[in-house]
Amino acid sequence: MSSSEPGQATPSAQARQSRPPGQATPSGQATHDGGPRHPPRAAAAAGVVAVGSAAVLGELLAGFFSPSLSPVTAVGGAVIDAVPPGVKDWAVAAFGTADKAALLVGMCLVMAALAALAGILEYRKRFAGAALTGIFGTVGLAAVLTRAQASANAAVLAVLTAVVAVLLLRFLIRRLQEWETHPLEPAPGAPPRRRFLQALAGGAVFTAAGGLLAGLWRGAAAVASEARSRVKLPVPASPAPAIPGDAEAGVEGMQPLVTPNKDFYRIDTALTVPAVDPATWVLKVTGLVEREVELTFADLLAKPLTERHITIACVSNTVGGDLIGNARWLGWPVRELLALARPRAGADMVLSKSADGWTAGTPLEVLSDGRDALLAVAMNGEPLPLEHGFPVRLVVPGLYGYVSATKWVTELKVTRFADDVAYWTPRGWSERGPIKTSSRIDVPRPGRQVKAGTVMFGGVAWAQHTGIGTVELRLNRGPWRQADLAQGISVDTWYQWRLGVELTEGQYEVQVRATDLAGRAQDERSRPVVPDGATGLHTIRVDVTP
Ligand SMILES: Nc1nc2c(c(=O)[nH]1)N[C@H]1C(S)=C(S)[C@@H](COP(=O)(O)O)O[C@H]1N2
Ligand SMILES: [Mo]
Repeated sequence: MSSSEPGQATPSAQARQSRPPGQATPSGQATHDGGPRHPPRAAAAAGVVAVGSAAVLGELLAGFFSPSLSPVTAVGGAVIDAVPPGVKDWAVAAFGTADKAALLVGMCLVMAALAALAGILEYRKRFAGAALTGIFGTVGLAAVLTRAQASANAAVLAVLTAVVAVLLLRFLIRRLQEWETHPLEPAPGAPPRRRFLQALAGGAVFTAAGGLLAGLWRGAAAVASEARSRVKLPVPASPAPAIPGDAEAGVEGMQPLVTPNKDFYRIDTALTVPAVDPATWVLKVTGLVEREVELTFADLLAKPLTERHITIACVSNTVGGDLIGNARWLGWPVRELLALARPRAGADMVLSKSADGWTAGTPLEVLSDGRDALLAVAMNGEPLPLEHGFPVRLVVPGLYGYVSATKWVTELKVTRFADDVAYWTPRGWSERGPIKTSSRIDVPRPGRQVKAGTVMFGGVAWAQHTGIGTVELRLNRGPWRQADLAQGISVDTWYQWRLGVELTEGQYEVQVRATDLAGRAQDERSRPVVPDGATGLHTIRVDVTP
């Protein structure tokens, strides 16, 4: 063994007895060789590394899933809200535009000091430091819960971060105490000293490297979020038609007719949410065009914009699934941009590319046929959330997202299906992806108790760009009964339906079927989502109790 590992020397009984296990010398200096030289310092370091690793893990997970989940952002936001205006003014005066960075650095220093204290407490008395960490975890959770974007996932992440911090703290302090108690013991495997130092160094490296990554990512996301909060949405030249008064079926427990942004399903291949700065964003129209066009975000906002409710769906939505949502989108019709570029004869596809390299192939025909295919900048009255494609995405009525709904879009290449392939095509999915007419039963919810009497069924049906004509329900494969169909917002959105049925005690199999306004019934054959969308009847089981 190298000389840097004195713990490998012959065990000395005297050395082991010179100090009771787990107790630091008053000066913090070990008086014998083998044991830690500076137990409180080592314990403080263990505390910092434990809390640091957990916090970095929380930030990285937030980076992967959604910036709105970041526990550090939540705590920082709560601090900003809590400090008196005078202090805020002082901070802005002292740090200028770096006030947020200063706050983060300050928070990190306070956290590091508390973490060091937790390490020392835990070392002195088992669970004392863990308790302190737990208390600060609870304060953090409270901060998360008071935020406007508070969500169950954000709370879960905050709790997870705190639990990981406590576990790591216990783990590192135990390692430290093993070294302390049995400094010279030739343990099976690595000596205790090395085990402690390895764990400490591993955690420190993770904290530093992960912290750097999270910091870089955060910086980019902060620029994008900041820019997003400053976007002034123009008044639409063509506003969304008012939602008809009777568009809602009014059945308790149904999904809202317009899906709130925070509940909107999210699907993409992006490992971290792309942070695109609208100040540098440009959209290029390239390929088989008479004239290449470039558009800045300011150019786009200056166009006469159209606002429409449009339901979008994922090809991976299973029958009865929830990968579908309806929002009010504001954007510039893609056909107008294409008209500026003038596609050449022979072109039949637009390959849209995103800032992260993802691509979708949309039939040129669909983008030019007059439907409200939009270069969208807003969703339900807000600039696009980062997760949903800020600053600009495509929304195309009637097509599954994988062939049309490019988020963080940066280029439209006019081309031919024969010459270009989009991201999902070589991965087993169909080149074309019109949304299949389908319907869903939302109420009664699965597992809900249903009492005999009039049972109210409710749900949605969609046939984008054609519209729903009828929705029918059948029980135990009996005759189809027509449901009450609410007025649709437009043919490009889902429709709600309801039907009250008199039911006695027993078990029922309930199925729903939709027919579009052209008289085409939905495909009843059960087929998987691959290669171009699932078909089949949504079927639920209902137990009616007396
Ligand atoms: N850049 C990019 N855009 C994308 C995707 C993607 O992976 N990357 N996925 C598409 C798919 S498969 C769907 S269903 C929709 C989902 O949009 P949403 O996350 O806003 O609901 O985005 C589309 N746009
Ligand atoms: Mo999708």
